[in-house]
Formats: sequence, C-alpha cells, structure tokens
Amino acid sequence: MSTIESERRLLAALKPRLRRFDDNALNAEASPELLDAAITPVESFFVRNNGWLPDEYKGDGGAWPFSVDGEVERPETWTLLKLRENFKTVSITAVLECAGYGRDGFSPPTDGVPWGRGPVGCARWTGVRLADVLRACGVKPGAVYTGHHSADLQADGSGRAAMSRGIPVEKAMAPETLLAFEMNGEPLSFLHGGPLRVAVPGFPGSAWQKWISRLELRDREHDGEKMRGTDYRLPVVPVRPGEPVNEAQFKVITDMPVNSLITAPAQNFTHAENSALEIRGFAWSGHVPLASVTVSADGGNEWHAAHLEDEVERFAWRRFRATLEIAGPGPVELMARATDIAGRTQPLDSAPWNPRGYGNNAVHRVRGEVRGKA
Ligand SMILES: Nc1nc2c(c(=O)[nH]1)N[C@H]1C(S)=C(S)[C@@H](COP(=O)(O)O)O[C@H]1N2
Ligand SMILES: [Mo]
Repeated sequence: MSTIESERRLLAALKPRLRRFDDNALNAEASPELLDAAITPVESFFVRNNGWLPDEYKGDGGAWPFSVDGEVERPETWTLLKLRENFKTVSITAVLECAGYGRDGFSPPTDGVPWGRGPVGCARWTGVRLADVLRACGVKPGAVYTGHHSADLQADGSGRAAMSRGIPVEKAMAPETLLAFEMNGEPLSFLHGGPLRVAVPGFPGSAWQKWISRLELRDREHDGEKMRGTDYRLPVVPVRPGEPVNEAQFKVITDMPVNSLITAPAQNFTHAENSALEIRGFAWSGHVPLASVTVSADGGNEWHAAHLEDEVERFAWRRFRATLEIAGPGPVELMARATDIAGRTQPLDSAPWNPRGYGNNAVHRVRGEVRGKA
C-alpha cells in the first residue's frame, strides 16, 4: 500500500512541473503554457485520484487480469496479453478532461479539488475496442450500463473502493471507447491507470476508470462509489448556493461542454506596443463538434475570428491561432471563446453554479502588460 508521501515523491520524480494540490489523494495539474502541444506529453498530463493509488503492478503488464461478467452470455477472464491477441488494436487521439475543470472559478467556492485550467490533456490512446470484447461475451438484451472496478481505495481508511463508475451500454459499444494500454505510444504508466484503463472520449474523466480489472454489465444505471447523489452529477434544475439539494434532480454527466484554453502567451506576459501578438491554444468539446473560436484583446469588447485547425479526429482538441496588433501601453486582457455547432458558446464569467463545481467552461482570460518602446 502506498502512502501519500510516497505518492508525492513519485509525482515529483515523474512530473516535476505540475502543481500538486494539498490533498490526501494525489491530484496535480499543469499550467496552460505546459499544454502548448497537440499531443500532451505524459510529463505535463494532469493526475486525478479519488483515493490512494493501488499497489503498483510490477512486470510488463501482459499478465494483468481483466474480467467481464453480469448481463452477458459468457462471462470471461482475459489477460492483457490475451486481449491483445484476440482483438484488433486501435489508436485514437482524444481529450481527457476532469469534470472539475475550472472549479476554482465558481463563486461561492464548492467542495472538491480547486482545479484551474490544467485538468485536461489530449493524448494518443491505444487499446482494444471495448465493444469487441463485450461482443465476444454476448451482450444480453437487458444490459443497459457498465460498472467498472479497480483496486484503489478511498483515502479515509474506510476500505471502500475509491471509485467505481460506469457508462451507458451505447457508449460502451461506441467505436471510440477503448480498453487502453498505451498512451502516446508508450505502455500506459502507473499514474495514468496502467496496465489497463478505460478511455471514453467525450465523457468526463471520471468515466475513464484507471487500473481496471473487472467490468460488469448491469441491467440498470451503475450505483458504485462516486456514482450516486451529487457525485459527478449536475442538477437538471438550477440550484442556488446554500439551497437544500434534492439528489433526485441530479443527472450523471455524460458529455463535456465546449471549451478552450489559451496556451500562449502565458499569464502575466509582457509585449511590445504596436506589434503583432500571436494568441494560440486549443479548443475542444464532448459530443457536439466545434464550430468556431473567437479571441479578444480588450477584455471582450471586440471579438476576432481565430483560425481553427481542421478536425482530424473527432475527439482530439484543435489548435486555434490569431494574430492581433496590440496598441498600448498598459494592461491587456486576452480571451478566447469557442462555440459548438449547436450554437452553445463558452460563458464569459462562469458556468451555472452547482453544488460540486462541475463543468465550468468559462472563457479563459490571460492578462499581461503592453510596454512602450524605451
Ligand atoms: N480507479 C480510478 N480511476 C479513475 C479515478 C480514480 O480515482 N480511480 N479518477 C477518475 C477521474 S475523476 C479522472 S478526471 C481521470 C484522471 O485520469 P488521469 O489521472 O490519468 O489524468 O481518471 C479517472 N479514473
Ligand atoms: Mo475527474
């Protein structure tokens, strides 16, 4: 069993530039300028844990066991090696984003890790299609939801699983949903759920179960740890801060909203007056594709179209760039705002407040100083 001290040492060794939260589980994020690459390097990729890390699996991962049971004709146990031998290997570039992204922007503050703009990354995920594995087991007509199981435990000593979430069977059977064993062409590292995790492009990170060893098909929505009450759920009617919460009016988050991040220039940048400034970053969304990105260099008075790279893969993030002449001297605030094809656009200040602080896709603001030529 790991201790939080050993977990912190591991993080410092593998991801020295991440900002770690002062928490009893290991949680850390990168600053936006470390995310300025189409494929986020593992070193800059955020880490999110609901409990203590499980024991690290030693060995090459080939013997890692994975079983399927529940609403299937033929329950089965494979090793990772057998999965690779029996099913086609596919790779997908996709964003992994925590539902708590931007939580630090809610007012009043909510419970939970106060994530800024770092719990997101876009990686190349390689694995087998979950659909292929489930089909081999014979999915029964009554199957409606998956339940995912791993060995990590809650950090309160209760002995309960840290997290056991699931996804609707339609998403489990979708071609983008993988049992992933590689990230960016390397064996999936321990901190990211290696040897085996679920990859569910479009869904919040909570659905991307790490260290998965068992998947059950269920005849109802899963009710495992972090799957009930207000955990990873949003109210279907507005809730005001301080109001009593009716858990019956909360629904599981199954889609991530349109969002964007400025990766350059960095917060507190300086820039020479009357010269061109490149603003760049990435935009992404869950199941509804992106339409456009606009940028502003005057705190939101005037908006300019940014160039948005074509969609190459449906669930990857897309580079945007704009070059603006900036007058000066003085303080300047840059903003980027993405819109999806359904016409939904990022809120300027905050997404609707909700008790657990999920889904804050507010416009990213980067402040700097335009300096006159000396
Ligand atoms: N077993 C397990 N899987 C998990 C979690 C966890 O605590 N335990 N956290 C989830 C959440 S909330 C997120 S956002 C992603 C984070 O993945 P990462 O740590 O690889 O960035 O893992 C998900 N999978
Ligand atoms: Mo998350």
